[in-house]
Amino acid sequence: MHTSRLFTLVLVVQPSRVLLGMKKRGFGAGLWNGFGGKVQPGESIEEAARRELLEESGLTVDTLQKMGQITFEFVGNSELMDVHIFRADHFHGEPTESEEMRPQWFQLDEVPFHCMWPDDSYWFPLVLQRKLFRGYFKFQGQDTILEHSLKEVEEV
Ligand code: 8OG
Repeated sequence: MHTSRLFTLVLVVQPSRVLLGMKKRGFGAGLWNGFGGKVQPGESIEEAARRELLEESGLTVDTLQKMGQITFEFVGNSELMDVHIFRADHFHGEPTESEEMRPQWFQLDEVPFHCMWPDDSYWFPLVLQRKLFRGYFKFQGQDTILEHSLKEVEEV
């Protein structure tokens, strides 16, 4: 039996660049990623996305667009990760380093996929093209994708 746990991930995208953070500790440390984390009890998924974005990057946003949902399975772990991915095109504040993340802008043709989760190469381009998607990735450890599916959808 698989239970799943909710996570958020926010990509702040501007016409020529995207903001990523270097994860300094915990799960995915050493990789560039968007900003996000676990949804807490009593909080909606979107509330959690805004909270994590603020905590980790110092930014607030008016509008979060739902872009996709990915289920991650890790061999040997019975808890699936249900990650809800959002895009924001406008923000308030200055990107600020936190205990968890060091933010940096990347030109859209210089996204550092070699220092990101390996699944990101598949779906990140869809976020940049504003395509909605659903995906599933089965990992062995943090480097190897054993199986995956990814499809564009009308509604997330
Ligand atoms: O609370 P914590 O920082 O551990 O939450 C994990 C964050 O990492 C959360 O924002 C979801 C995100 N995340 C995964 N797996 C993957 C992945 O394969 N690619 C990307 N880009 N983010 C991921 O948990």
